[in-house]
Amino acid sequence: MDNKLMTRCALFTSDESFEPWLREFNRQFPQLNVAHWQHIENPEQVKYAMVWSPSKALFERFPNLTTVFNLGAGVDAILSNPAVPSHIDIYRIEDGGMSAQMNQYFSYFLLHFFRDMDLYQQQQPLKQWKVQPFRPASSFRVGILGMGQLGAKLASHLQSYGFDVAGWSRSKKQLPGVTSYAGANELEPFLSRTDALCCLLPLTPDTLGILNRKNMGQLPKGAVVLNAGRGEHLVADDLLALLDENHLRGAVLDVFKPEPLPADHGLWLHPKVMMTPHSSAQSEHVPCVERIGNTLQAIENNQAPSGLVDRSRGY
Ligand code: NDP
Ligand code: OXD
Repeated sequence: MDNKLMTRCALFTSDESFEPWLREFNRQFPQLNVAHWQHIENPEQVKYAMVWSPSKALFERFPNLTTVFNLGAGVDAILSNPAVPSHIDIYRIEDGGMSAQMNQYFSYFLLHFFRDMDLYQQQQPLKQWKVQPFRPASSFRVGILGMGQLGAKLASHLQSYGFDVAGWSRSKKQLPGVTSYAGANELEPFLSRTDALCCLLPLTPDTLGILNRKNMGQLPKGAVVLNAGRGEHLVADDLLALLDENHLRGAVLDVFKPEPLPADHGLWLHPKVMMTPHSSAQSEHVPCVERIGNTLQAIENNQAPSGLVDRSRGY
């Protein structure tokens, strides 16, 4: 990178994740002078901030910020923060090592249900020796909500198992072997053909609460729901009711409202719910920092790099 680029950049993360991010920025881009947001002596010189869930104080401290680089894929925590000035550009991580992790995560749980592991887990304590009927992989209809960086790669990956894969997005997609549904009008036909619903949507006003009774009720009886988007996509009481009514066979949840989920919440101990602590995919430092550094350089060179968030769409 150009040595003339001596910009100071503010880094805002949780205390636990700060050091690894700082180390990687300094290793790959020492000339960027990335520093802890509270340890910068001339905050008016700072144009760039690398952030995860930034507080109001960050924007108060740096009056001349032009650009914020989100250290993850979802920008809901930035866009919902009223302190973020409207003129600031927001860039997000595109993939950043997360698509491979999401593929592993969803494969694991989809195979769990497809191969009836939930039923065998119920049989074992009863010492029941019973082989569940064979079904071809092509009969297992997976539906992915959100066909962006993560959803589209998951759709391609899942075809290696032979599943019947479809995706739902705002705009139509052309992905070999994947049936594309788009827009509100095609949500119902998408849901009614889906045995395993995987949510990888961004959280926006349009997608808030999309996993509700009406929509999950359109899934065929015995379907499963997997959510790695955001906790606010799911109406938890609706899910619990549909599980208890045996309309749904099971659920896998990685994201919650709030996080961590309170200890007395009904999801924790529900026998048909499997939970992980927002760990389905984590931003990998090396590719994320490489991407952010290159994006910053492109901005400095008056180019238009990808990853710019469209605030009017909310993602
Ligand atoms: P992208 O922005 O690349 O993709 C978003 C997809 O959602 C696009 O296909 C978009 O459609 C679709 N979409 C958005 N709004 C609507 C709508 N109203 N109706 C239909 N489709 C819609 O995001 P990523 O794939 O990078 O990430 C998706 C989300 O995954 C993140 O926002 C985050 O919430 C979550 N995530 C969770 C992680 C975890 O650890 N649990 C880790 C990483 C991400 P179109 O293509 O037409 O624009
Ligand atoms: C993300 C996340 O959005 O980790 O990147 O949730």
